[in-house]
Amino acid sequence: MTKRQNVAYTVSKLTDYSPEALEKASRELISALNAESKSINTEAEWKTFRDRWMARKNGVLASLNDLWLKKAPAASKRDVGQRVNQLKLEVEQTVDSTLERIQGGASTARDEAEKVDVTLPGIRHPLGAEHPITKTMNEIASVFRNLGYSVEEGPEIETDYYNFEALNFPPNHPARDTQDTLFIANQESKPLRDRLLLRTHTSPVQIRTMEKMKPPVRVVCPGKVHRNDAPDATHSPIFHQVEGLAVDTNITFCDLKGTLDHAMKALFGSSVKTRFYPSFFPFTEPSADVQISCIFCGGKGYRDGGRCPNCKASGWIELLGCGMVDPNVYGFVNYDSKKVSGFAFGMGVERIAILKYGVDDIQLFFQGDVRFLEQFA
Ligand code: 2NL
Repeated sequence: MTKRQNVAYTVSKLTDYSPEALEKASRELISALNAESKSINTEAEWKTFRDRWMARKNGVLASLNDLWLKKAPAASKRDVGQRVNQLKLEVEQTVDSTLERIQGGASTARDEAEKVDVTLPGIRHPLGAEHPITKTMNEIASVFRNLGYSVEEGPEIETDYYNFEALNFPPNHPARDTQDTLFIANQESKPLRDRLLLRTHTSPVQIRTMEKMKPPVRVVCPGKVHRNDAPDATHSPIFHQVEGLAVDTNITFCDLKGTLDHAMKALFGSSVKTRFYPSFFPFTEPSADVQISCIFCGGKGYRDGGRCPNCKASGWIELLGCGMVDPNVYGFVNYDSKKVSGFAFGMGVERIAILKYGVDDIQLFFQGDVRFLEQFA
């Protein structure tokens, strides 16, 4: 049976400050430190161990300072100082690693909380997607870009001049009443033409384009427009339009028909037919509404043995307005109406998106419900 060494280590004075003597005394200290460390098994024992070695008053390290360093002759101070510093590090590391060893077995609540379950799924950062209105608007614009049209944008707050007067709506003309305009307040002190309003269509962008570009012009103008309409399943005070304009020499109604027939086939499929129905707009003469053959019943007017509700059994759906630009409009932008001619058209983006995607309420586009929107991602 081996006799247990339980006589605690204490620092003794150095009588000899030679490197050999320092080395020997240091080894004794470290082997005592390691032996004591091994005998520690509980946190309470460890605290006593830590304090015995590291307490500021009467700890082993403090005694090293007092008995070795302070008493060392001037010539040895440097060596002894370095040695004491090394021993301090050694003691601190051993005290730390002793605690780690005794805690290693049973993990604490904090250890549990910090554990990482590598089998859990990662955190998803879903990508956003284009809003169905933006998507439809871009799709319409790209049909025309492929025909050589450029895209122009302009302000949503417009003057009476660009929204009405230059588009051949004379002051006080009843055609203005059809636009349900939202006016900016307190503009009465300005001349009528400078008064501000929320644009009711994107046509002002085409006027601005013609002011800065000479013919030939091929332009599409997508954007947000505003009308004083009460919201319901088919109306919203904010909606979107794409308008287009082509001005050149010898542009005819035939060009208008061919262009829009192509655009409707590109948007709704090559089997779609178009027809042009007489209509009125102040800025075009003649004017037409464009109807496409019903995409729900294939133009038959009946479906599943009954009337097609989408075209009210007519086989046709009205989709956009168009016409040959009224010569009066050219007068406002210094185009020579004897030399040039052109056509223009305008379509509601929501109406096209509703038909393309089978949406039954325009309000869904503006409510921001992700369950609706993610279907278009
Ligand atoms: C519709 C009808 C239309 C235009 C817009 C236009 C623009 C200029 C000159 C002539 Cl600068 N016309 N735009 C022409 C015909 C119809 O829109 O129902 N839009 C939803």
